[in-house]
Amino acid sequence: MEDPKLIIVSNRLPISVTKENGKLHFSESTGGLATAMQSLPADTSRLWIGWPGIASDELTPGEKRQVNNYLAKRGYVPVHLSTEQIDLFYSGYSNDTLWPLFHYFGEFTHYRDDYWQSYKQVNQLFAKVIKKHIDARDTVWVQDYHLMLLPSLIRADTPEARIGFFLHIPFPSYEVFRLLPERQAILKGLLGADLIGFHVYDYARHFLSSCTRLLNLSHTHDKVVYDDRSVTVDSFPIGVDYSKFQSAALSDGVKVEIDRLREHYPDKKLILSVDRLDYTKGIVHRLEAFEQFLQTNPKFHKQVCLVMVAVPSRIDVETYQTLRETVEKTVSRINGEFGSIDWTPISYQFQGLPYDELVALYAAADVALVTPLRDGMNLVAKEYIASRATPTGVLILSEMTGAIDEMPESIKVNPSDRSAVARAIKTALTMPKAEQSIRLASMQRRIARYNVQRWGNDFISQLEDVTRSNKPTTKKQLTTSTVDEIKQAHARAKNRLLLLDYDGTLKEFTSSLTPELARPPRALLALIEKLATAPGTTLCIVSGRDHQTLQRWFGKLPIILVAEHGAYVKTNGSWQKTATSFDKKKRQLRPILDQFVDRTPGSLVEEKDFSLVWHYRDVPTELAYIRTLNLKHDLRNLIKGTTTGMFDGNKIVEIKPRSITKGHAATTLQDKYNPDFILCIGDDFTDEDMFRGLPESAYTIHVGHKDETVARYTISDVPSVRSLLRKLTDK
Ligand code: ADQ
Repeated sequence: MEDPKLIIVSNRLPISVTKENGKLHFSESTGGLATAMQSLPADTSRLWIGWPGIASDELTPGEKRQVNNYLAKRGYVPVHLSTEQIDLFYSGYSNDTLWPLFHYFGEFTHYRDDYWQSYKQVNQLFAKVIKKHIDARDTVWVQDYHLMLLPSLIRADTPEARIGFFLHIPFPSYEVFRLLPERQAILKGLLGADLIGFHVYDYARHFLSSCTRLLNLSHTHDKVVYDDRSVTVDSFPIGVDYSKFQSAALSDGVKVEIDRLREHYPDKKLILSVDRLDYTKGIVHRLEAFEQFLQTNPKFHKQVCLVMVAVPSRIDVETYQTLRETVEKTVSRINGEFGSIDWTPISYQFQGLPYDELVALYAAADVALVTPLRDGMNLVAKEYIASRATPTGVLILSEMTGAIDEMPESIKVNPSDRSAVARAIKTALTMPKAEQSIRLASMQRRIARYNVQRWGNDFISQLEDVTRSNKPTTKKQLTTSTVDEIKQAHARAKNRLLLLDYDGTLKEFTSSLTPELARPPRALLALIEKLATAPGTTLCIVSGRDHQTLQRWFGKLPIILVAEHGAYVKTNGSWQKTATSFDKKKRQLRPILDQFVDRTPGSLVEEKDFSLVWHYRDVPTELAYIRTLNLKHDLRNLIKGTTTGMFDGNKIVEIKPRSITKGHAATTLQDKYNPDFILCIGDDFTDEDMFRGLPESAYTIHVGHKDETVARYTISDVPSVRSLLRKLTDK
């Protein structure tokens, strides 16, 4: 058997194939991701899967083979994309839909079905290539917004694989994300992963909130359960190769470049602006802020120069062509307005720079002006800090970047506030050297520690941890052999007791506003009847619902009904009340609950003879959280020291006499029937009371995957419960 390997999947391979005059050229890039990968422990073999940067229809079959061979020797596997796919999947859905929307640029977001179809198709194509290379014990790390459907596609092919996903751009708030027509498919695609990483926790929070609002999944601060699996969500702020930038800044080649720059801009303070030419980077806003700085600070004229370098990017997308024109017009306007024969305020280049030249600019610039309107992280800010070989240099940083969390010593600005950015430029240019040095040193310490190598290692080791700690959730999961054991024990028994919860166990939860939708379907009633009429069987539905409802739904069946957690019991055809009146307490508490309902759309109060229930299944999670806290606070004083208790359930708060529990009901039935086989299934905290009260030999089963259940076994969901019960009726 092969050793487990690590498979990296990204839209682009860290290698570019081009064709000039009919000849193929290969150039490797050492971007952040490639550096991070090189620094991972060398004990696992690697494979990198992605697009090699050239359209497959531009290659002859012979050239394709040549590309494949060249890549294979270096551990790369190509996913070949056609010109049409590059157009619709890459320039289209990825960069004309997801990119603008996730950066809050609704006006640039285009929704087109052909984009989406191509995105699905290309994600499937990636999955197909991965399937050829993956082994069940491998770890797969999928990168970025181009491949958000991939985690689930890989999971479907290889359920045991360890799958991580990292998003390099922001995950927008629910209010924005929900505009995407394919929002649910995208979430479900991502949820195939075991670990989903974002740059900062805010993006993780937005993702979790979308899972709740759009898929109705509940979550803790870092976990969401989907399809029976626990998916961990966390933040991993990507870093830079700190020591590479530091040593480059001190190298001879870069020193020569720095001298050249100093000669070119003698006695000038240099303000540096470096980005891909992208509307998210706020380049026009930045230019206008610089203009305002020049207007309000004439004494700095001829003293400063803004060196602006913009790397060409996505030149096939129209919005980018328009942006280039706007930037160039704005630069000319400002230079025309303020410049003179001996001074050009803005030096502008539309090109990518070789590494040494870029580092020289970082090292020579007195100020870095990094003001994106929105940026997942922003590496330029970190690279500037990493390239400072002298203890000076000031960073002005937009608060809309992920990087701001790690760089609080920068001058923080709102990039849309031109006056504030103009003021920040002045503050930066006049900052005393001692203060510059303190701020810089502090940022350098942080950026040096959490570098890109740490980022990669951290993600992979956390992926290992979560997949390891995920296992216990399935420790109690019913296996085929346990199901067989239950079936045999059931068949052998002479006197069986079946205790079954209803909502969330025999029937899925439905909207709390229409409880009648939870009515049992005919097939379920038939199944219950078949089980109950097997000789030597006592079947009991133990529910929190009121007795009238249970009577309406199950009244005709030859079974025992326990309503309101045991306040009512129906045996031998007649209902009995087991508790004393709760009316007085209800009269006192009901108005409080009603007030909460008035202020909390989507919630409702259910009144039963022996309890009041506040349901909040349809209330947005954050609001539900606040209201539940407040409600419990208001009620606590009124029930303190009384026999009334308050209990948290599945999206409910229930107030009822403490003495009435399903556990009490279950033990009473057990004493009465003295069975030789007990099967008890439930999903809720109230069912834990039953599990606790039953003997060890009972088959207690919790529905869902809760680590802390006292039940002996867990089962995934309602359909699985029904399938188990059906098996018991098989001969
Ligand atoms: P980008 O949007 O590309 O990355 P950024 O993080 O700033 O943004 O990275 C740009 C990279 O390009 C830097 O490494 C920089 O050195 C390089 N670069 C910029 N201008 C250059 C020039 N003129 N010449 C040469 N190189 C130049 C996306 C997300 C970011 C996230 C990164 C990494 O949009 O938010 O930080 O991925 O996750």
